[in-house]
Amino acid sequence: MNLKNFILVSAMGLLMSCVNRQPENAKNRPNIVFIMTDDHATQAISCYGSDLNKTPHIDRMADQGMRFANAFVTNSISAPSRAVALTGKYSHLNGIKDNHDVFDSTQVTFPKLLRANGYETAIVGKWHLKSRPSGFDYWNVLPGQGLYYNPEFIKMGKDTVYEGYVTDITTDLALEWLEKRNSDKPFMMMIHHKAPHRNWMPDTNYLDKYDERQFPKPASFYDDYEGREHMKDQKLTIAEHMDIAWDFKVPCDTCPIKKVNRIPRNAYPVVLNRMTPQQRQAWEEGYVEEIKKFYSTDFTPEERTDWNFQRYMEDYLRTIISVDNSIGKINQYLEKHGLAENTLVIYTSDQGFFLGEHGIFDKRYMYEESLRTPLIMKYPGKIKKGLVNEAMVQNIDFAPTFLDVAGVEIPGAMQGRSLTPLFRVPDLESWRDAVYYRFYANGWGVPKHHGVRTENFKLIHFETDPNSWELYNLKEDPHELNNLYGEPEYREKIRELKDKMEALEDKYQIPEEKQDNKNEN
Ligand code: SGN
Ligand code: CA
Repeated sequence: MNLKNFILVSAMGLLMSCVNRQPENAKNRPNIVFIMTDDHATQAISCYGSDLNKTPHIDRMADQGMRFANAFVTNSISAPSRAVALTGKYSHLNGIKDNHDVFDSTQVTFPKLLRANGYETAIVGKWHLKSRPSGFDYWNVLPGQGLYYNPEFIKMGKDTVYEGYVTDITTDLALEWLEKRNSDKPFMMMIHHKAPHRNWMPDTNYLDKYDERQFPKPASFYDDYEGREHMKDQKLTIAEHMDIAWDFKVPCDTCPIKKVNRIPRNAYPVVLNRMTPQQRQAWEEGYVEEIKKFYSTDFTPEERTDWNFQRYMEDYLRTIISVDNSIGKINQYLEKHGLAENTLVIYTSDQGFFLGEHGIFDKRYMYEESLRTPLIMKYPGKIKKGLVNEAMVQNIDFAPTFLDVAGVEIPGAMQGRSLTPLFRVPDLESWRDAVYYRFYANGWGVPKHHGVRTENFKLIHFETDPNSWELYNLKEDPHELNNLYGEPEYREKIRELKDKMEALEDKYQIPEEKQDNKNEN
């Protein structure tokens, strides 16, 4: 190529990159920051309408980006959700059906593809997939569920203990890596917090937060489970199944142990004993009033349930203050270093959580509070600012979205869809009209189940003995208290939803033997 042509080609290249805003060189390719928490319910995020708390930094992200009002998971439990996010595939294909499964790290994941295409990749915080992280230039993860105070991390294979509070440590590790990364490359960083996972141990700075609050109970708190017999067997109630020491931080040697929760008597002392003397002192001072109240009150059963609920909310929401601060710090770093414009930041959780709806805590069920997960995406100039997106999106969509944003081909085997067509003015007509859910884990009295959710209806098939079905009209009954399955006027609707479910099972290659009892009505 002679000099004249070279100048012409270079100038055109420059022009094209300006016009298309499609960066040609690695340096200009967008960065991706994928922030995920553990068990953060949309009911505890102010931009989702929380009447419990304020999350100013998450709200700010929603103002600057897009909030998805209908983001759902495919299998509402930790390790399965993480495997879905990495692979873009349902649990039966990525091999992680429940928390006991070991992730086959030879699988194709979005971090591996990004890395192979010039990205520098990192993960800090919760991993929970048992095998070692692969596809990352840097990884520093919590073993298993991780600990709140002075946690162990596995730093590139090496056991390391950090002094401090887990949410702050995870944030600092992320910021440190951002500072040290190879700035000639675009980056993808996963910041996956442990909080606000059970047993909800807050930073000692926030132990007096919400002391004066009486949290309102959700509308379905006193659900009597009529028409949903299996709900009477679950072991997740706030009234009966939480532990005085582990959950409520009140030491009590004579209180009965909640065996069903598999929480040993020494679980709480073990985490307390990890604390430094200063942490321990601040912790004990922080709970003096709660402990006093417990021992000085002769609770009626109703009062005790209310006390349990208030204690649960206080600590759960306190851990979220640190999460929200972390999001503020990460975004502030990006802004300060001129990275905010060219970085897609996503905030989500591994699933939703029950904050007293149906009288329970935890997740697992296909009911709204657990099926739904928060999802906020910010990418200035590319994602429309301040918009609330109503499209039904899923965690199988994350991997394809990240690849698409990075300009990397999406493997045909990934089952989700890139969300980029929804980034401007969403055309809901050409988007999916139903989501498929399948839960496999054993325990806590929650049966295996699967189902389909459309904009207005939800059909669930529980693998109880005998099998049972539930149908909810979500517009008329948003709290899912009235099971309409079997009502003659819904026969047509049920048929339609069963057909939809079958079509989705074919589409997602759900093994045939699992498609039992589909036709009984
Ligand atoms: C632990 C928790 C449970 C929780 C599971 C799964 N108990 O066993 O409440 O359902 O993890 O959570 S704990 O008191 O020991 O924390 S998940 O987020 O990992 O799926
Ligand atoms: Ca979780």
